[in-house]
Amino acid sequence: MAILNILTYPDPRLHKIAAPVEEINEDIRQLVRDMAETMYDAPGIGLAATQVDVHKQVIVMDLSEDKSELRVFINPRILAKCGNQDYEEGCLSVPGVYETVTRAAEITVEALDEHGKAFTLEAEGLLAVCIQHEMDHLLGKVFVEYLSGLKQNRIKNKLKKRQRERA
Ligand code: GNR
Ligand code: NI
Repeated sequence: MAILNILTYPDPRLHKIAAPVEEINEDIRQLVRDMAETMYDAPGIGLAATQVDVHKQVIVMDLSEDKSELRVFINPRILAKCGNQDYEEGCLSVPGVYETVTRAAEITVEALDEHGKAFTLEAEGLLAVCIQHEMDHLLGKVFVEYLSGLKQNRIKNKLKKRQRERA
């Protein structure tokens, strides 16, 4: 297993669009294991392959307290959405920034697991937020893009400054 490097906003690679996984094989299962280890190490509740510079439609997620509920979504598609909810989001690619985003309250998502088995999941609350946040990453979208241009510029400058200080 390996801990992968997480890209930090405003890295242009976070805006790449992920391709569907054609074949779910041992390489994909290795990627899933490495992404899960990276997510737990961070720690975070979700991670999209885009964030580790792999532009394939793979997401891992675990909302449990004790790493006991790993969920894997390969080639996810939203079949239905309804309602709205506001949630204060964070992102491992935008460290230290927490802002409220409005998303669908309930979603139905269809995806494949790491064995290639299709499943459908109805989600609400934080699970629904997290799935939408991760699916945005696969489309090259970071949650700060829902904020005003002014806020986006402030966040960009803050993160660039921090990266300069660390270099
Ligand atoms: O760890 C994470 N927490 C979180 C909190 C509120 C809304 C979304 C998230 S996802 C985030 C991990 C991450 O950046 N996934 O892409
Ligand atoms: Ni994120």
